[in-house]
Amino acid sequence: MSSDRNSTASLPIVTRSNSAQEIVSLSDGAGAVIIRGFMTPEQVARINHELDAPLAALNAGSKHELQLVKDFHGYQTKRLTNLITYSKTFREEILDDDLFHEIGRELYESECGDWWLTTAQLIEIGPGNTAQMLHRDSAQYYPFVAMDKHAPRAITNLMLALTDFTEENGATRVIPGSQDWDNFEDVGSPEMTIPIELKAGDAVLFGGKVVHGGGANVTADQFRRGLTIPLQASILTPEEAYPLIVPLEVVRTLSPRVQKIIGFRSQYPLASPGLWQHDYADLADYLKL
Ligand SMILES: O=C(O)CCC(=O)C(=O)O
Ligand SMILES: [Fe+2]
Repeated sequence: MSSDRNSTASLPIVTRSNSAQEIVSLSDGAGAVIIRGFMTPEQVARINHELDAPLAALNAGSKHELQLVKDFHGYQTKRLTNLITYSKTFREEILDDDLFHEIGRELYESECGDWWLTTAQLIEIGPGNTAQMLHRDSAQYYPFVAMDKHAPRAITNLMLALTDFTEENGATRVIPGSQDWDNFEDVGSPEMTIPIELKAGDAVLFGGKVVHGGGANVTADQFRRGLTIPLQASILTPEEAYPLIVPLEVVRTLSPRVQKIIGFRSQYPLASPGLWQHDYADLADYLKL
């Protein structure tokens, strides 16, 4: 269905053997970069297995009161949050992955210092779901949209495919180059998008300035399952309030760097003596981590 011009073929593709620096620079230049085989087939199988039951218990559609957000979330789409609590493989392997942390450092260290997780959620687009409205992820931090392409980095999405992503089953669509447009009130139109087709286990990294949206699922019976784990600058408030959600006994089993990106340790944005603290000391001391 997808022609060459209108397909993933125009996006750069790397593997885990590329450096974080190359990966980030390709993503910045093209708008998105595909990382083949980010997860092993075995990790994909384990994560799917760990998330099957909580996903089955969830209804499709959004619980949000705002119509705009209901439309954004999708009516035949399930969004399962709090993956850290639900999936041991996710919290111990994906969130503690060296390449993931190197990408985080490359994106944020020199420009803003620390980064943390926005959310970690599974997005399963079901048959019949229409295309998600086009948007930039930085739009939830409005001043960054108002600064257009000149804004510092706010948020960068890493999406991981838990099933194959095809144009027909709702692969994420992007407008390459939209990260460099002059006016960020402009989110383009569907004809300008290309689908990001992935194999299960692949990932795509795209910045918060790039226009994108989940694709329409026009299949009769395929469920497109992906994980979204955006990384954001620590000066910005994440979507999920992990310290109020993830049990402390689970957190104690995690590595210090994972504890930090989910807010159980203090954050040190560039030039700051520390944020998210207790009595001017690191939260880890208070929590005895
Ligand atoms: O599900 C997708 O492919 C994209 C979702 C997305 O862009 C979002 O929720 O911000
Ligand atoms: Fe998005």
